[in-house]
Amino acid sequence: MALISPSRRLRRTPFSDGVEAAGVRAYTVYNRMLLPTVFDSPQADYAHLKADVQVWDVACERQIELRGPDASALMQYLTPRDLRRAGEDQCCYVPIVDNAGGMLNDPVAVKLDQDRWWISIADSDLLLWVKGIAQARGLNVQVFEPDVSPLGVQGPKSEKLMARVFGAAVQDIRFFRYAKLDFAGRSLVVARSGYSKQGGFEIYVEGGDIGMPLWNALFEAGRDLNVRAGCPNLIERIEGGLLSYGNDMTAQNNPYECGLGKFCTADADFDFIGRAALARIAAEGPAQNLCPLEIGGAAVPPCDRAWPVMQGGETVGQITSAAWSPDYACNVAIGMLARDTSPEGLSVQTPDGARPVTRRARFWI
Ligand code: THG
Repeated sequence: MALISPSRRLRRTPFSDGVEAAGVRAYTVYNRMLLPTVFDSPQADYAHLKADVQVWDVACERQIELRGPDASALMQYLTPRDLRRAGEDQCCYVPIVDNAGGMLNDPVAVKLDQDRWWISIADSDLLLWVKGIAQARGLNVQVFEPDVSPLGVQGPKSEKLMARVFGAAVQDIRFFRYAKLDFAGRSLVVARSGYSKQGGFEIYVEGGDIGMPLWNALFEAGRDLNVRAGCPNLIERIEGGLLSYGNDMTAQNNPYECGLGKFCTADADFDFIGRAALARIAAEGPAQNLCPLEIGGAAVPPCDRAWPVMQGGETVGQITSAAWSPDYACNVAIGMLARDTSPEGLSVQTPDGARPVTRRARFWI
C-alpha cells in the first residue's frame, strides 16, 4: 500500500511528536485524524500489549461536548440506552441510531454533570448530526468539539504505571467510571476503560499543550515496566469482540444485529431517535447477527472489503474483520450471518481463495 500524504486536512494530535519519535510504522485515518496502527509489527505489538503496558494516542476518538441546561435531555434523545440513572462519574457505551434504527456511531458517553457531557465518538461525522438535532429541537445547549484528546494506557501493568503518575487513587476507579485527577496543575478525567481487554485507563487530556508533557511523564515513570508506544491492536480487539464502526457495522445495520441490544430500551417510556424502528426490530428479532468466527488455513490478508460467506452455493453473510492470532493459532474473525444459519459447510471467499469458516460459541477473550 502507498504512503499517506500529510496535510493540514489530516489532523495531527497533541501526541504526534511522541508517536513519530517512537517509530510509528503505519497510520490509518479516523475522524480525519491520524491513528497509529503499527509500531513494531501487529504480532509483536499484540504480544507486548498482553504482557506489559502501552501508551496509545487515541486522540482521534474526538469528543462532542454538550453544555447547557438541556445537555442531558439531548444526550438521552440521541440514544436508545436509558441514561436516566447514569452517575456523575460514569462512562456509558451507547449506540446512536437514525430514524430507521441504523447505526450512526457507537461512542462512549461521559457524564461530567447534569449540564455537561462528552460523547467520545467512533469514526463518523457525528458532530454534524448532534448540532442538527439540537438546532432543530430548539434546545438550550451548546454543541462543539472541545480541545480534549484521549490518551490510552492499556495492558496488565497499566494500573502500576498510572499510580506512579496520578497517585494511588487510580486503584479505586471502577470499570467505566472515572475520577478527576491532577497532572501539571490541571484536573483531568481518568477513566478505567479502553479499546482492549487487557485492562487499562483512558486519560481525557484537556488542553493539547500538556499532551507531550504527559506522554513523556508516562514513559519516564514506566521505564522498568517496559512501557512502549502502542495502538488499538486488530488481533486483540477481534479476540475480545470489540466492534469497529465502519468495519463491523455501518448505518445499514441496527444495534440488535450488532449484539448491542443490551444497550437498547425496546419498550422505552422516554423518547429517542429511532424508537419506533427499534421497537419493531426488537419484536421481530434481527434478520442477521454479528458473530465470532474462525477462518481455516494460514494467515489471511487484510480484510479491506467484506468477504462473502457461502453455504451450499448461497451467500449467507460476510466477514467484516479478520486477523491471524498467534495465541490461538488460527484466523480470528467477526462476521455477519443470516439468522438461523446452520454451523455446517460454511466457507468464505477471501482474496486468496475459499477457506472453511467455523462458528465459535463466544469471542476468544
Ligand atoms: N474509548 C473512548 N472512545 C472511543 C472508544 C474507546 N470512541 C471510539 C470507539 N472506541 C467506540 N467504540 C467502542 C467499542 C467498544 C468499547 C468502547 C468503545 C468497549 N466495550 C466493552 C466491551 O464490549 O467489552 C465494554 C462495554 C460495556 O460493557 O459498557 O469498551 O475505546 N473513550
